[in-house]
Amino acid sequence: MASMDWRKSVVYQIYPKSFNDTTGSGEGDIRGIIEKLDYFSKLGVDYLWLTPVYESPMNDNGYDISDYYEVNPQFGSKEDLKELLGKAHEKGIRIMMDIVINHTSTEHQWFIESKKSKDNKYRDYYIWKDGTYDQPPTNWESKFGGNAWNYDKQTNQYYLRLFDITQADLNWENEDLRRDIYDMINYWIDFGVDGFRFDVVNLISKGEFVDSDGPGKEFYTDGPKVHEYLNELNRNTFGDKDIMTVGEMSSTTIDHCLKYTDPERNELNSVFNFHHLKVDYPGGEKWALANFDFLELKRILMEWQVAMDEGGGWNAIFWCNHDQPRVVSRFGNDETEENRVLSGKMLAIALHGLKGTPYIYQGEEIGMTNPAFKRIDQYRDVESLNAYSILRDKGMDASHIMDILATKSRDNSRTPMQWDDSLHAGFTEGEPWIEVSDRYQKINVTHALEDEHSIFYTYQKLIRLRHELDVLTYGSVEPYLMDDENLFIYTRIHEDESIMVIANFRNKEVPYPENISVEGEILLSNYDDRKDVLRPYEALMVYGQGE
Ligand code: TEU
Repeated sequence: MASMDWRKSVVYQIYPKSFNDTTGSGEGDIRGIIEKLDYFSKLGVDYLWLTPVYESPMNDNGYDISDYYEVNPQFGSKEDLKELLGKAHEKGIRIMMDIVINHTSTEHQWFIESKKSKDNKYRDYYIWKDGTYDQPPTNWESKFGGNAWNYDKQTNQYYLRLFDITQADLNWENEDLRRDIYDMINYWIDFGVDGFRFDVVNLISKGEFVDSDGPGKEFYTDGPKVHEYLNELNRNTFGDKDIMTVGEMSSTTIDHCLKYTDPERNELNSVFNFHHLKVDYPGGEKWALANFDFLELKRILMEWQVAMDEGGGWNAIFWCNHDQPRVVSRFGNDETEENRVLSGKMLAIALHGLKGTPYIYQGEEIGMTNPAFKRIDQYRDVESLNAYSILRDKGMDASHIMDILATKSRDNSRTPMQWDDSLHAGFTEGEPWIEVSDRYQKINVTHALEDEHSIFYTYQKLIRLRHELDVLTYGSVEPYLMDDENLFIYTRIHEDESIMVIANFRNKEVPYPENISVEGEILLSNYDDRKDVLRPYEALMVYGQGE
């Protein structure tokens, strides 16, 4: 495939289990992705990122890998994956795999061995510590609730698991483990993949194992040897190859992200951070309800934009993924069709003018909404189910918990992709593993493609603009009116080109700010004409050339 500057690319994230089922199993598969390749060509994306499709007991939908070298039969076979690579490449689309190297499933052969005895060859592939029966080694908390250590009676020790009980953290101190990881990554490079998304990769280096005043994050987030390990990973695997990499960085800092993505340091190309997606966590608490803090959203986004731009780092830019609620329900307005479409386009324009690699999560491009589940048996996600029982144990009212889940659960983004208005939205001919949103008859790909004013075509245009205009890729970033309660405004400047983005985040008319002049060619907007005020959710991308 012709090479291009990876910085100009746009990535589409696929959650295979919910994308397209070709077998009637009720779960999506790789052939279902192959079937939709023309759809991606039409949208214009450069890379497809597949969340994990390896062998896994699927307690965390594939983020619990039991064999890195095999494809989970539920998704198909390695031949299917080869075919996907071949056919995608013919269309100029590249494939990015998701690699989980902070932990494996406890069903992974390494863990099965490790658990057997203290002197097993694989013992040190994981993190085992002493404790007493009712006193774990430290008070750290799992991200999915409860203490982060699990007692194993066979050897009378605890293993660390920062996520589910069945996701044991790997011990990166161990050189043999690191070598095995690099071999595995090289296997997938030889297989022909074009990129990697590294799951929670800033957690791989653990520091001291002592009690914390909080959940323990400070002892393993951006830990002491993380840069050393990533540099070693880079040198031993993708460093000298045409492979795009992005690290998922949990609770990270700008300083670390500048290092992770500094081309001179040979670690990774780009990073995801999540600070801008915590602006509806009152007091930092995810499982609570609050309107999102718009000023804080702008402040965080722009702080990262400017610092990464000035420091030579590279952000992944995104509103949605498989762990986040749907953005149109979250920062937009999904109450009426009109507002859903207006705010869906506004959010797209506001994000895709920023500097970094834009990511689109399946269904975002047609404005899919949170499904508004009403009952706990509609949920599937381990984190959500754990949260439900923990909050119940704390005495919270069940109906209040259901309201929180309907806003915050990861399942909000995991409902099946809505292809058409037939039964189960055209996702499966069987029974879907998780219910389809009941708005699928209006919100689906077929309708979106038929309607030239749909959100889909705003995304298509934004992707085309990113390919065509260097200023969108390389331009510096300057924010405006950071204290304005309604508008999100910034410019991008590169050589003699400029872009200005103005987005009204509110469901009301807002005057144009006096000291900002909107001169130039309107590249894109979500209204057909201009008025002397910004209408509800109005957004514009304006292009200027020369002085
Ligand atoms: O997520 C890492 C992570 O910390 C989250 O986004 C997490 O889901 C959230 O904080 C919980 O509130 C990655 C994957 O994207 C996620 O799906 C996995 O469950 C997790 O790692 C473990 O592999």
